Amino acid sequence: TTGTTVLAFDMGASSGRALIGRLANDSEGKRKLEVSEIHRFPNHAIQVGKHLHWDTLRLLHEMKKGIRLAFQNGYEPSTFGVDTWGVDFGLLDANGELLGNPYHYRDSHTDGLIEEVNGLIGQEALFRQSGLQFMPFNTLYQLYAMKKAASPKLDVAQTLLLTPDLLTYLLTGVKSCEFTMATTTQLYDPGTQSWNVELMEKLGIPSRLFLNPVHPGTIVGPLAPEVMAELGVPAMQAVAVGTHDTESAIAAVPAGDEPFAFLVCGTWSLLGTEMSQPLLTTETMELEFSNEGGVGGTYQLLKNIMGLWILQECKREWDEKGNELSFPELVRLAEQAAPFRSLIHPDDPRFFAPGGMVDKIRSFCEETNQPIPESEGEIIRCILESLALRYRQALEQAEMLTDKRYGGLHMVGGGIQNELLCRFTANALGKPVWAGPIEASAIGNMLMQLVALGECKDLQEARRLVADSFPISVYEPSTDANWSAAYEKFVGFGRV
Ligand code: LFR
Repeated sequence: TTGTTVLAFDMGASSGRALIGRLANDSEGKRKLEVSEIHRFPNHAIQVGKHLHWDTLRLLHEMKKGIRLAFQNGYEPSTFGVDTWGVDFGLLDANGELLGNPYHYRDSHTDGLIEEVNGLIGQEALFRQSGLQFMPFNTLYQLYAMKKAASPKLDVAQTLLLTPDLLTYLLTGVKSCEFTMATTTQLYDPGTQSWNVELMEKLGIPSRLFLNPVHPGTIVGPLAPEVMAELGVPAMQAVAVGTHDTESAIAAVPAGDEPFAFLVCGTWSLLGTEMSQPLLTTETMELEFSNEGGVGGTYQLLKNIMGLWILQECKREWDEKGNELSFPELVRLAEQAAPFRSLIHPDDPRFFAPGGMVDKIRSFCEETNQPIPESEGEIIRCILESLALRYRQALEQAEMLTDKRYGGLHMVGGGIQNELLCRFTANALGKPVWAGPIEASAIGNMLMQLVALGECKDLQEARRLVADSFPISVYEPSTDANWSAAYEKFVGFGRV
């Protein structure tokens, strides 16, 4: 039905947004989804003593403001959904109260734990039971770090809620566990399609914490009466959407029925392809790809690439020094800088932790005997060219794993506002880039609400709605041979 209105909360590592989605007919009678942002707020990592945390209560406060604004602006959403970054969680005690401040996935308490856990479980065995790339921040290592620190929170905790489920719980009072987030923990076994209790027991992680996952499109429950009273708003149902932002974004890729490759471009870059089954092979493990649960029963074979985080951190450093340049200004400087002067490998582990990013880039270049980038323009150019080359490497690996060739790359997410990056990517790949939509996570979030409401039949129909509603920018590759030469040099850095 046209007029159906939904509310999406899309939480990123640096900002959160509340957006309204409305089904409407255009002048030709075609059904379209219209999206408008009603609230945007910053999200900060906060260092508290030795640890890096999220400010969960601030997020709750801003979400309440978003709900109030929705109704004040005359929208009457019947449902809402929450999507966030992966892996992080809060713990509840037996009274259902939040135990402390959730850790941020970039906290250093998981340093060195990949090796330690591989020693206990075996790398290959762990991969077969989880399907995930070995990333230091996976929920498994975070819980194991708490265990090693003899955290009393772990002893009294009754329930673990992943971030989107936690935020939904704080608004509804209903505890739930959504499938796509569950598959980012490394404690969920995609083969048996259940929590890996044996693995939890081996690592001393209490299995009582975990609820049975529900699939995207499931109704969780209504706003809690006290929240309705506080905000002065009517009842609204929470829907478990693809609560992992990456999965919501992939749901909003305007692809047809043919196999396709995607790049979700935000703080992280997630490059991969949609599958109907996880690919739990040794080759997948060695090429460092993940199998993440997606919406509509899919699995997404993808690689985590450090992404625009590196650029965001450089900008933060310059801002703090008082040299405030906007992203478009920085990109303009990069455009003017000399091409292919120096390259980094974005997934070198040194780039993961916050702070000192400019120096880290310079030291990488120095160690690899390249000219050291000095100016802002040189540094940004180095980052963007390196990301584009990394995308080519990851796309070739995805083609190897699936034994398919993709005719181009769908790019979605906020990062595609960086047109230079889209252009570089098309050039590096020698294939077209189809960029859009920008607000993919929020749109994917809305799509699963529309599925829950019976407005969309399935993922295919939802994707057609995206293709009908949002324009796409096409970037055709240039024939600049320098990209191939640069790729040879990039591959020489030796990381998969
Ligand atoms: C992207 C993302 C990635 C996940 C990373 C950390 O926003 O959700 O998929 O690996 O954040 O949670």
